[in-house]
Amino acid sequence: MSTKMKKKEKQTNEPPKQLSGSSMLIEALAKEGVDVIFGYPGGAILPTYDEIYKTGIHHVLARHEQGAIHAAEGYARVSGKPGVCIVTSGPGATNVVTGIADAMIDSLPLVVITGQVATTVIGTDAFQEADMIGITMPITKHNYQVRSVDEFPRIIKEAFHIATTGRPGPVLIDLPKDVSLATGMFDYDSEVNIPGYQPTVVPNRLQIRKVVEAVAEAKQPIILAGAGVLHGKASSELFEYVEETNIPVVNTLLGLGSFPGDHELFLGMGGMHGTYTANMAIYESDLLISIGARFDDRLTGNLEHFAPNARVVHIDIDPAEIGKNIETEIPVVGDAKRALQMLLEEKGATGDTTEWRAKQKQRKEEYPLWYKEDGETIKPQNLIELIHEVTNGEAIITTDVGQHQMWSAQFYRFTKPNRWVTSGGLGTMGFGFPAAIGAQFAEPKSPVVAVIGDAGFQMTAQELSILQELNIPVKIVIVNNASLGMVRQWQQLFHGERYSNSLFPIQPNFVKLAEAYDIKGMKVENLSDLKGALEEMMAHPGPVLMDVRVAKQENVYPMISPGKGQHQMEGVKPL
Ligand SMILES: Cc1ncc(C[n+]2csc(CCOP(=O)(O)OP(=O)(O)O)c2C)c(N)n1
Ligand SMILES: [Mg+2]
Repeated sequence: MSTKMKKKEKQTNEPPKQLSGSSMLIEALAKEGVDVIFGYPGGAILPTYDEIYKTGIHHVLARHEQGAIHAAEGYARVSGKPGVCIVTSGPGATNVVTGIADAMIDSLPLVVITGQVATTVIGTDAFQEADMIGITMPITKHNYQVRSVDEFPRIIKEAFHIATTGRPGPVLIDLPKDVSLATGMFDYDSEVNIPGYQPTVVPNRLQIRKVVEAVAEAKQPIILAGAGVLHGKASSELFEYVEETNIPVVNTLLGLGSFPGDHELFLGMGGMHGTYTANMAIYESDLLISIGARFDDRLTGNLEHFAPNARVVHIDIDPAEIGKNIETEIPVVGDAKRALQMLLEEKGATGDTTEWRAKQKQRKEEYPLWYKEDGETIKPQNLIELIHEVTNGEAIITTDVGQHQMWSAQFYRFTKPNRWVTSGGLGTMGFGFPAAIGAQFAEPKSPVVAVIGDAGFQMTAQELSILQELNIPVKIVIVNNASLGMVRQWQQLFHGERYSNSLFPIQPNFVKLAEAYDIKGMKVENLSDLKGALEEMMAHPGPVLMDVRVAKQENVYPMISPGKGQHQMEGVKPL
């Protein structure tokens, strides 16, 4: 990517001044409107931490760099603003690699600053040196190593620009220690000008008209709405478009909340653990309009059987996504909000979909998501339903990865955008709890519930320190099935019930763990206590860690097994 900066003609801002690299960074963060940074100090980044100390900029100290970066992701997902993470070189930097990869695949805007050894020793295997440019090349939207303090302001400005425009993503700035100590002119008033990076925001009108024509001809259309609708802040336009055209909507896992889950035209989530109605609608559709979704394999199942009779419209801001997995008849490159606005402007006719909609309505009634209650054990699905009930469906829900994640996606019906924070693409265990901390910083007044597996929680449990130190009122619900539930399910179904390394006969005492951090700990074993306990948890003003013992053998259904098509779901509610 070639980079250059143009000077604005008339600048009313302050004149350029001499600053150290580390002061430049803090000044730039303030100018970018950054209100919180998540990080962890160390040798190479010490000059920057000195500035953090002097300026009092809001910094949240994680207890592991992975916690810091997932918190930055949760903050970005809920606020729509870039999450900022600062760590030191070497092990500090490599500890954020998973989070960077996670943000890349889920399109989250992050600016990650890693300390680096001095420019004079780069490449000598210096103490705590790791080649972060090489390591993060394939998992960042862009990365920079700052070689001279004079280019630092331009780099910071470009980093924020690249992270937040087009398809959002993580940008890494590798900051050598000597550069952070050197002084240079700080001019932050120039405009960003990157000739090699000009995302197409406004779609081509002719392509939009082709979509309108296809909609007019379709008898069995559906919209597949993904995270791009959320990133593009296009939920109200989507709602308006659906009200106008009466086209049923399916969400991807990451797109949940982009369309009201209680709307009569909402068919549920598609994919491996989606609803029967949603998957059959994709399978039978004659027109599939994908908006900000990327047709990943967990959504499509076997590509051979994916929407075999559909004309495909793919609206995406990233042209690289179009045609990547699914043959597309009408590509539309652009921002979801602009595309939907233009579709609305065209005021096209719609085909007769009366029969199609009636079919969807009937399927929704006949084949809802389901589970068997036994009146004794706590069914995890019921737990999610009760969390929905006691939070009036209005909490921000974060999850980790596994069965509890799928049950949350299925049973917490999201009606508003940006209340759902989950690691979709990378499937990162350890994500959900720190992401909840970041989400709470983005929305301090909202209830935030982290629904976490008993295993995933143990991957980043050290961040209980943040809750203790800052009294962050995040509520953690451990869906405790004493196992790597999703792994156990696959071993049961596909590996002859050989439960290799997936069961936990011995577990930590989670209540005592909470108490070690001076946090309210609760344990629920009886179904009859559950609702009251959840109400008590939500009423508690501070953080709570609740260990809920759920049925251990429960599986996530319905399911499209690997290699199967969308019409071959198993575990659908029998008629
Ligand atoms: C970092 C990481 N390691 C391994 C996996 C593979 N994996 C996917 S789900 C899962 C089990 C998670 O167990 P738990 O957190 O208890 O959630 P549950 O499925 O029981 O709800 C594992 C090991 C992963 N997704 N991420
Ligand atoms: Mg588990």
